[in-house]
Amino acid sequence: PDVRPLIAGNWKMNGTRDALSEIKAMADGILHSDLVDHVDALICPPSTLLYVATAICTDSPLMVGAQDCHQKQSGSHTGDISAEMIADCFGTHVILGHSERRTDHGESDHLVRLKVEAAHEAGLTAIVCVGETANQRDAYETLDVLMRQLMGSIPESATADNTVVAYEPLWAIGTGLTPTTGDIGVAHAFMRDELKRRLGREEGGAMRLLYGGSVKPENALALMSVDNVDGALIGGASLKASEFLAIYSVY
Ligand code: G2H
Repeated sequence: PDVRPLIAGNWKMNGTRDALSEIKAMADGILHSDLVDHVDALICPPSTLLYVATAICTDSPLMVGAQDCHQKQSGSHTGDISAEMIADCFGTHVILGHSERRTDHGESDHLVRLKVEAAHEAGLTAIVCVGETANQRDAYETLDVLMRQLMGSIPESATADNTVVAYEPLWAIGTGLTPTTGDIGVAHAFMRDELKRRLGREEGGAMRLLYGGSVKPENALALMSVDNVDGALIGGASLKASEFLAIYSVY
């Protein structure tokens, strides 16, 4: 592919200290992989493990990121963490606008956009998640939803370096279901065109577009072969180093 792929793991609210051995195994596996010069890898553990995870990965190209940040840099926001704090822990990326945040915490496109701007200000790469519900899919609203979410959550300052988009249909998350490769191709081509229109041919053309939702070693090759799919955002299958590395190895 002309865009360097990214394989990203999202541990969600899973993982205590005993899971650090999996991160160590991932770091070693990526370091010794033949693909290391061509494919990027990122793991996003819960923020309680962030600092120790980046320490484990110092000698490996495996990057470490967080799963959310506040839109402000500091202040009276009990329980939140800022983009600056993630950067301070040597995190390089932050997942923003995941549908579980949009659903569990009522995050709007506007709020996600403020968070993306905060991430950029702290020097982080934002992974912005978009995707339709089953009802929206059944009503043929998928592309309208993607357009609205892309326009609402991605600031005009976004570049191919500081922003990644992840297409995660809500009905495919943790369900074992995935869209057909044809449907993913249509969604990704649409996002590519919208991003080029909005950010310019160069930035929009080079921005990485990940697919997320029930990616596993068994379906990864087919999913990653779709045009304009530049990698994966992996939930459940990223908890085990063996599965994460198997997906990374399909390139
Ligand atoms: C989608 C994905 C990771 P899973 O949320 O972001 O999770 O691979 O478990 O469907």
